[in-house]
Amino acid sequence: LPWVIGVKTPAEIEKMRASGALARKVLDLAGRAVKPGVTTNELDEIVHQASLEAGAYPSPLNYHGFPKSCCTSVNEVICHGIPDDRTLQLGEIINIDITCYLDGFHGDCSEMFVVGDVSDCPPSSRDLIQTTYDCWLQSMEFVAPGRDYKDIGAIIEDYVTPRGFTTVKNFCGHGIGRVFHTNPNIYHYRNNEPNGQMAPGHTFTIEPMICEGTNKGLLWPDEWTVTTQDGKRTAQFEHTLLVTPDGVEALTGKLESSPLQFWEKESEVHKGV
Ligand code: EYF
Ligand code: CO
Ligand code: CO
Repeated sequence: LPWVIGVKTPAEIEKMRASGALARKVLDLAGRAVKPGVTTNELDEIVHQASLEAGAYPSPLNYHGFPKSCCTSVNEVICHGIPDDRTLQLGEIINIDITCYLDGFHGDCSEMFVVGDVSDCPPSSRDLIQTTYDCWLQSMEFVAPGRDYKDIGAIIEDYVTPRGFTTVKNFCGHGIGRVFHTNPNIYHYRNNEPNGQMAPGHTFTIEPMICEGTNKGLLWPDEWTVTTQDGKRTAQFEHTLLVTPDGVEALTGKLESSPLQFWEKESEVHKGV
């Protein structure tokens, strides 16, 4: 039943905090390594080793047969980019998506990184990343007990459409916990799906994929990589979230040690926060 959503116990929530914090640490580590000339395979190796050293398993590895320990989605790649031997180029943008399975629970997060300096990145890509970040923050601010999961999508669509961007419909956020993907499905576009209401102890992701041009995807012959059909760029952010009695906690939230990115400083939604 899609509207029956598991409630985590306090002990399970502690474990979700630990897997979420580890996923964040691994994501920060991989992000620090993003530089011109680095290959996405090198990023994957960092993710793989750091996960194992922390006593965790990188959830994507072998998940439905996925061949690597994380997803690295560059420029026009919407999601599920496979790390390989191609080097990153100055001015490119990359999403790194990390999931760690620690002590029986998954923590899933992703973030954008610019290869080189902000000034090396085309202004249109800066706008794309800023808009993706801000729509995602706005959707997370909506999370509280009693709210409908289906209403997340309209917040995202209504934020990005007037700014000239589109939101991907073929991939969604998801419930998460002892399994990587469970109900509810979180759609990032206006919808009327009966996906239930938020309650304390629910854990799920919001992970909008926002595009400069078409939101239609093209599945590559490798059967994993999905790019935009028009080759224009796309961006994504993701947190694993916990519904609390009075709102939301980002279980994969940034740490004191996490680097601050330009879109966090310039956010319209969270000015300077
Ligand atoms: C066409 C997979 C890929 N699925 C989801 C398997 O939730 C995720 N990211 O936030 C997520 C990550 C991965 C993933 C990594 C591998 N897969 C299944 C089905 C289709 C597909 O791509
Ligand atoms: Co993810
Ligand atoms: Co996810």
